[in-house]
Amino acid sequence: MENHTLSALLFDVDGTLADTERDGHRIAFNAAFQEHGLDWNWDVALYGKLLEVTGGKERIRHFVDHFLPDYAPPKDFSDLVTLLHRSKTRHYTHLLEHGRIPLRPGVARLLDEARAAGLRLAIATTTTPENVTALLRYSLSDNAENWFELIAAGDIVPAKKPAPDIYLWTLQRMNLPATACFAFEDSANGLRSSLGAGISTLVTVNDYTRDQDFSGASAVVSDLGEPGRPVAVLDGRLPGQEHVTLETVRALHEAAQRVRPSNKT
Ligand code: XBP
Ligand code: MG
Repeated sequence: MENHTLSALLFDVDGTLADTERDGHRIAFNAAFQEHGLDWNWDVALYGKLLEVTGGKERIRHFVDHFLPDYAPPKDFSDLVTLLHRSKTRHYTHLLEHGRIPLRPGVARLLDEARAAGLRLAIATTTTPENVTALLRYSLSDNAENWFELIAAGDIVPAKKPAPDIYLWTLQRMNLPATACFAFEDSANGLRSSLGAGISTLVTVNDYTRDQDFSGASAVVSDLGEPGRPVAVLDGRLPGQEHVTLETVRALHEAAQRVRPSNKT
C-alpha cells in the first residue's frame, strides 16, 4: 500500500540551506580562474545567467561555449575543466571553513524540529559532496553530516537538475515512495527536479531565483522564517504559522496528497 505519511525531508543545498552562490561559489570560480592565469571574471549579473546550468564543470563549459566566442579551447580542455573545478572546490570549502556563509533563516530550527520528531533527513543536490559536508560542518554543527542518512550529491547521477534523477536516486536508496517525502528547493531547476520525481516541494526564493517560474510548488516563500520574523508568502498559502514549522510542512504535505490525481509515487 502507498505510504502517504510524511517520513522524510529532502533538502537542496545551494540557495536553500544557505545563500552560497553569489558570495561563495562565484567567488571560488573567479579565484580558480585567476590561479590558472585566466582573465575570466564572473560578475554578479553574469553569474545569474550562468546559474541556468547546474553543476560547476557544466557551468564552465557553458560559459566557454556561449560567452567566449574568441576563445579557442586547448586540446586537453576536459583536463583544464577538471583542474579548474578542483581548484574552485578548494577555494569554496576554504571560504566555508572561515565562516563566510551563514545558513538561511529557519534552516537550523526546522532541522532540529524534524530530528526531534524522528523524521528521516537527506540531501539532494548537484553540488560536489565535499562542499556539502563543509557547509554542514562549518555552518551548522561539527557532526551535522550524521544528521542526514543520505547525502546525494554531484556526479552520482549523470543528469543533474532539472532532471529528476538525483531525487529518484535518493528515493530508491531510502526505499521510500515520493508521497512519503517533502522537498525544499530555491530554484526553478531544483523544483523541476523534485516535482519530476513526484515529490511535493516548498520553494524558498533568493535574489537570483525570485522571478523564476515555480508552478507546481506547494508554496513559494521568502525563507523559512523564525518566530517573530515572519516570512513573505509569494505564492500559495502557509497553513497556520507566520514562519515555516514542522507543523506547516506536515500540513503542506497533507494538502499536496489530497490534490494528487492518482496514488502514483
Ligand atoms: C547548485 C549548483 C552547483 C553549484 C556549484 O544547484 O548548480 O553547481 O552552483 O557546485 P542546486 P559545483 O542548488 O540546484 O543543486 O561546482 O560543486 O558543481
Ligand atoms: Mg539550489
